[in-house]
Amino acid sequence: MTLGLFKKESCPYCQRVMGYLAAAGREDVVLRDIVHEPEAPRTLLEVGGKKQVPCLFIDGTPMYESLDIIEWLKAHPTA
Ligand SMILES: N[C@@H](CCC(=O)N[C@@H](CS)C(=O)NCC(=O)O)C(=O)O
Repeated sequence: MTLGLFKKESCPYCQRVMGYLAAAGREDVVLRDIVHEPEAPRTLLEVGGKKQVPCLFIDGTPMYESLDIIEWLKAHPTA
């Protein structure tokens, strides 16, 4: 399974998800920074239809909302 988290440092909702990733010790989520990676916001808009972050791409399918993302990650622990 491929997991990619679109985020930006200044977003408190992104920090919430990243705090969970750190606390859970998850290293299977690739971070995509929409400020520092020029193609990241384009991909987010093209695939997800909006630029809202955080957004977790789960095998290419976008999931928005920080609390939903955390719940999904909890339900799908690292193998
Ligand atoms: N309820 C959302 C709020 C996310 C949110 O408001 N993100 C802001 C950045 S802090 C954003 O991406 N705003 C731009 C947009 O929605 O296009 C969550 O918990 O993830």
